[in-house]
Amino acid sequence: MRTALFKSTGQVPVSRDGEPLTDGQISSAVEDVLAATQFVDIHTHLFAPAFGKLGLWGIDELLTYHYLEAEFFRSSDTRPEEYWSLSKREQADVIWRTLFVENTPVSEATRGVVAVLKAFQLPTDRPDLAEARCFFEAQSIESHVRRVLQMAGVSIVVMTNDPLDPEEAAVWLKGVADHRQYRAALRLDRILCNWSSHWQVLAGQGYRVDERASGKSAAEVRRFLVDWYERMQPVYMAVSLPDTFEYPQETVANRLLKEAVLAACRELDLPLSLMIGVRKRVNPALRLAGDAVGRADLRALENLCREFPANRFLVSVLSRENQHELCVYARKFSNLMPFGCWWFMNNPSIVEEITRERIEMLGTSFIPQHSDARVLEQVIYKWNNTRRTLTPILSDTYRLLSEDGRGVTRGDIQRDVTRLFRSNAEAWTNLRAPVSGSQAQSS
Ligand code: RAT
Ligand code: ZN
Repeated sequence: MRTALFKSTGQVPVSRDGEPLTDGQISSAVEDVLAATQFVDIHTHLFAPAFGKLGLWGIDELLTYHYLEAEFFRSSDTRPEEYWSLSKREQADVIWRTLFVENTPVSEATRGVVAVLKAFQLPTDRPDLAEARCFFEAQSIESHVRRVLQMAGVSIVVMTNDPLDPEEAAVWLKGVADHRQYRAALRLDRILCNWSSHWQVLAGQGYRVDERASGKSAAEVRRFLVDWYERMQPVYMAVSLPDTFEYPQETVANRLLKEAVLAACRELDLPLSLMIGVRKRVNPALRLAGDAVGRADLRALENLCREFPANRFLVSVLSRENQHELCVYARKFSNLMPFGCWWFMNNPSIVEEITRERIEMLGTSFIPQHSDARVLEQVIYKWNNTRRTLTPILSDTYRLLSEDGRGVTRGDIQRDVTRLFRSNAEAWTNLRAPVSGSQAQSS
């Protein structure tokens, strides 16, 4: 188990090469370095091509993203049941007409679709989707993936892999070849948040578990996780938790968390990602678009970080009100790594606030962003937005430092950007992203 989490990762350039930059040069140096550095996308819902139709891509998937569905119901009289009865193509058509033709696409999620169309030089203002469909239908997935990730400036994406999703598990059990740009993350929601509906699946696979998770159950869940570790080679385990999450508390979930998950993470030297603050299905009629947010009591996180110093926790919180506490806890516990501006936080105004605060309180010891992309081409606009939002934030930071008396070189900027968007993730998860010649980081 490593103890000094940021020391000698061997990934961060240490030289401060170059002359100190003038105020006028800082912003373009920041922009250049952000553009030239290949990022690691630490949390997505994308799938490698070998997963077949589980991997979403193309214009119809982009338009039926649940962020857009939520916006659609605000601007259309269509009732959710009517919408769900349409084919994917018809859904995409009504969303396009409603949000992009009859209204101006000014929201973050609608602008994202516009940016993707523009990136492929497709028209952004047509009354229908004919041209866009024609373009995407002509792509073949392997080369399209390479092109999209290159356009996004991302070398590695981490998937979300649920061993209790029957469709996904079937692919893993058949055997799936490694893809150089995708890594797995073992998702635990069904086990930790919905044990009563899933314990029988484990029992059916020969694990000696019961509904109350008593007796040997925790040890057997641990065995299940180790078996899936062998199959998936995940870079971390992950769970999304409600705003009501408490620890310690005598619950089945907490027993499994402590005795199965955290024990397996220590044994396998994997971090656990906790995404805290979701309130599932406050409007069930909207399906995936029906989840909301609640402020969590982060003392649960404090208790976990203190009680399990040999575990590493990657943490994202969904409520804006929890962001400041998360920074404070990260200052107290070096086994806590804040990451990303998650879901409802991923809007430029909020990303800016959160990121400035994190830099002020944590320096470069955090992971500023993940894409959470569900549809392949989303990585283009999401990472473009991150670079655009980060440019003034980092530039202001360096100008202040320069004014305060410490000249900043291009080498400093490269070292920081590399640490923020690559090395922290690599050091924390043992993720070693292959970097090709053209992607090599300049220093
Ligand atoms: O942002 C999202 O797409 C959400 O629906 C969730 O999937 C969330 O990111 C999660 O991983 O639970
Ligand atoms: Zn997610």
